[in-house]
Amino acid sequence: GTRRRWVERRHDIDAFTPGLLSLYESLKPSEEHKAKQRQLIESLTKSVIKEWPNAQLHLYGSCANSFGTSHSDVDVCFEIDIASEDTAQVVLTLAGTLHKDGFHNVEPITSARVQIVRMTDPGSGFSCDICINKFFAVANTKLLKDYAQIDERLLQLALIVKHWAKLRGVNETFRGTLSSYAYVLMCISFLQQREPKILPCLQAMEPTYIMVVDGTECAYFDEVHQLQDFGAENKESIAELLWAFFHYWAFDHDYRNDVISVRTGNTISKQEKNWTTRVGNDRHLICIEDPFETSHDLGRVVDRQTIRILREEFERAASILQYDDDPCVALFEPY
Ligand code: 3AT
Ligand code: MG
Repeated sequence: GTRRRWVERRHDIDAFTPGLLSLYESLKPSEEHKAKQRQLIESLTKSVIKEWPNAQLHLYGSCANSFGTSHSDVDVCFEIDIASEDTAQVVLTLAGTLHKDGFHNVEPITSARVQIVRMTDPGSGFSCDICINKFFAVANTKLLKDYAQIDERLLQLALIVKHWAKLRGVNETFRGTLSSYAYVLMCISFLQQREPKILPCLQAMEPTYIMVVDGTECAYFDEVHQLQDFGAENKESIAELLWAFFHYWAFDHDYRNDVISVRTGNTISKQEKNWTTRVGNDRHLICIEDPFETSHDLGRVVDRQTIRILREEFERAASILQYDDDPCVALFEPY
C-alpha cells in the first residue's frame, strides 16, 4: 500500500545544488577512462575476429548509454550469425579464445538467464561482460542515450541516484534489489511526470527509428536534437529534483496498484498488466515496465524482505534531504 504524506519541501533545499553538481562532475568518466575503454574494445575485437570473421561488436549498458561512471564495467554484445541454441557452445569457445589471448579471470557463465563470458582486461583492470545477440539490450541502450541528450538534469539525477544505490547496497539484483538499468528508468519516468515536464515520452511520438528484435518492434522518435528546449519551462534544480525523487518513492508511489512506464510516460495499473498475483518467483512488489520487452517487470527480483529494505532506504534518503544539515554526507554514507 501507500503512505501518502505531503511534506513541504525545505525552503533552503537549493543550497545543496552546488555540492550535488560537483559530485556529478566527479562521477562522470574521465577522458583517460574512455580511452582505456576504447583500447579494450579494440583488443577484444581483434581476438574475436580471428574465430568469427563476420562478427560485429556492439557496446551496450552504461559504457554506451551515457549513464556510465568511472566505476562502471564494460558491456559488449557480439552479433554472430548462429542459431540461438548454439549460444552456450559459442560462449565456451569464446572464453577459450579470450583466455588464450591473455585476458584475465575469463569465466563462461552458461547457467544464468543471459549467457555471457565475464573477464578482466589486464591493461585497464576493467571487468567486461560479453553476451551474444542480445539486441533488446542494444535497443534500450540507444533509447537511454537519446533521453540523456534532451535535458542534462536526467544525467545528473541518474548518476547521483546510481551512486547512492551502490553505496547503500541497493543496486544488487542477485540480492533482490534493483539494477542500474531499473534506476535509470525510474529517473526517466519521474522526469516525464514533472509539472511542467522535463522529458517527453519518445515512444508516444511519431517514430523515426525502428528496430525489430525477435518479432517485437522497438520504435520511437529519435531526432532528439529537435527537443533541446523541451524541459526549459521547468526550472527545478538538481537538489529539488533529488528531494522530489526520493519523496515520490518514499511516500507518493502507489506500490499496491501502480506500474511505472517509460513507454507511456505515465504510471499504468498492475491490473492492466496482469501483474496482480505472484507467478512463480515474480512478486511484482515494485513494478517497472521495460520499455520494449513490455511483459518484463524489472522489479521482479524484489522480494518481501528486499522491498522493505528498498522502501526504508527511500524514506531514509527523503528524510535526510528534508532535515539534515549536511545531507550530501549522510545520504552517501556506506551502509
Ligand atoms: P553500471 O554502470 O554497470 O552499474 P549499466 O547501465 O551497465 O550500469 P547493468 O550493468 O545493470 O547497467 O546492465 C547493463 C545493460 O543491460 C543495461 C541494459 O541495456 C541491459 N539490461 C540490464 N538488465 C536488463 C533487463 N532486465 N532487461 C533488459 N535489458 C537489461
Ligand atoms: Mg554495466
